[in-house]
Amino acid sequence: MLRNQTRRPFVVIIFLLALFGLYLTYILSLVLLNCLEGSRIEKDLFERSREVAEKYQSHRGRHFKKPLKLSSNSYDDEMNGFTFHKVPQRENATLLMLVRNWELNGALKSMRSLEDRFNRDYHYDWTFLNDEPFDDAFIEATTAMASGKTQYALVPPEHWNRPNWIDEEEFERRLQLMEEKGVLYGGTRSYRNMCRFNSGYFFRQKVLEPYDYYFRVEPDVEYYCDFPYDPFKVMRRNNKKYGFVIAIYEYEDTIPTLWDAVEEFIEDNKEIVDMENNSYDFITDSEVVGTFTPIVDSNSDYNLCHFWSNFEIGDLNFFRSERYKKYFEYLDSKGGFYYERWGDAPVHSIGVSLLLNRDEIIHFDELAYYHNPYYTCPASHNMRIQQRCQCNPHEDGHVDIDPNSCLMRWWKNGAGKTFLKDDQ
Ligand SMILES: Nc1nc2c(ncn2[C@@H]2O[C@H](COP(=O)(O)OP(=O)(O)OP(=O)(O)O)[C@@H](O)[C@H]2O)c(=O)[nH]1
Ligand SMILES: *[C@@H]1O[C@H](CO)[C@@H](O)[C@H](O)[C@H]1NC(C)=O
Ligand SMILES: *[C@@H]1O[C@H](CO)[C@@H](O)[C@H](O)[C@H]1NC(C)=O
Ligand SMILES: [Mg+2]
Repeated sequence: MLRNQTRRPFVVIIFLLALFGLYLTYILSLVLLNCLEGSRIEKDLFERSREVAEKYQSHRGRHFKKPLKLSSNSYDDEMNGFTFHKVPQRENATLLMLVRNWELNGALKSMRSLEDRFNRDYHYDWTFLNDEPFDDAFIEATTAMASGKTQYALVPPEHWNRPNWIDEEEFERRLQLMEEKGVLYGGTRSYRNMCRFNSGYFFRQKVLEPYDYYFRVEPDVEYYCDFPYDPFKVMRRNNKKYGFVIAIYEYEDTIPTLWDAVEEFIEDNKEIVDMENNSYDFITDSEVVGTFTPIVDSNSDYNLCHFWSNFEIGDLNFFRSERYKKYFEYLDSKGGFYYERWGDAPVHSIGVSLLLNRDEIIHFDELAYYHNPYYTCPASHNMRIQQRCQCNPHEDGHVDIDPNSCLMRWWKNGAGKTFLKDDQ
């Protein structure tokens, strides 16, 4: 009896020590496994990037004080190393889709993709615009798909319909001519309303008043990689006003007299067009670039290059500014949105190229995007692995370095392109 009682505390201490030992082993093994996993990722996933860096360094007989950094393609200085720091703090921004009720499936597909690749970490609001009221099925399904709040707005008819100063007979005559000529969407009335709305009215919608930035989304597009950052934040921090991913050539048949109108506008508005610091050269350069000559001959000084506006991230305050509105009003007065078929892509592109400083336009090199028939995908293997991309820049339809692309002209004449960051 007595012996048992003196032993009891001893047993308890042994038991506690054993428990503590087990716990320590558990923690140590977790740390060890983590390290092993880290080096496995480094070894397996970034091996190719490392090989390329080493080959480059030795073959060129160059000697760098520090080893080359693996390519990241990134414009974001904070995006270093293997982890992306996602800060849930949001910008004053909304995702924006102009869409028709019958495009619901395509809208959901685009939403699913953008939510998965970006918005599920941020929950930005979705704003839907339509020239007709959205039906209940559309509202229900898109609200369910969104991780943020949703809002639905009807475009006022005076922002959408053909203005009454457009000559009806002339309009019908031109419409038929373009249709016969086989111009893409040449014979479509609503497409013209859409292009004019996107050129001059989307930013005047009341629902967009509470926001600084918008991210345009269209039905049936896809985002092939995780977003490595919040593009809105990149825009605000770096004072960017317009962001794009793809730049291509426009069909000249849709804009025969657009450039004449632009030249007149420049002539009449010298005080708001800063020729020294804008991107005029990007839209007029027609030299050989890289190995490519322009694939389409232009009959004017405009080289037909435009940012593909079905993807765009923009500063609403720029579009709401007097100078942009003046530019739009000037073009609109020519009637070309109806007598021809001016697209919002060349209108936005020429607008931002003339009115913004070239450093205020950003090419989002890290964002992968598809809209029929083209896509863009990060060139860096390392990046594609880190961002879990589902695309291959070496397959058909990849447009960045292709005769159909104007991106090289942006690298040459715009804000430039940085391949390696110089740390020294
Ligand atoms: N509410 C509404 N939205 C429209 C109308 N026409 C086009 N849109 C939207 O405007 C955007 C551009 O139209 P699209 O038909 O995609 O034109 P596109 O991108 O030039 O051509 P494809 O996508 O190749 O057909 C999309 O978001 C459409 O949903 C319209 O009459 N009403
Ligand atoms: C967001 O942007 C709008 C439009 O520029 C502005 O009126 C509003 O004050 C901004 N809100 C915040 C919280 O900054
Ligand atoms: C162009 O930018 C430079 C450098 O920021 C500035 O000094 C110059 O005044 C700008 N040119 C015009 C016409 O504003
Ligand atoms: Mg489209």
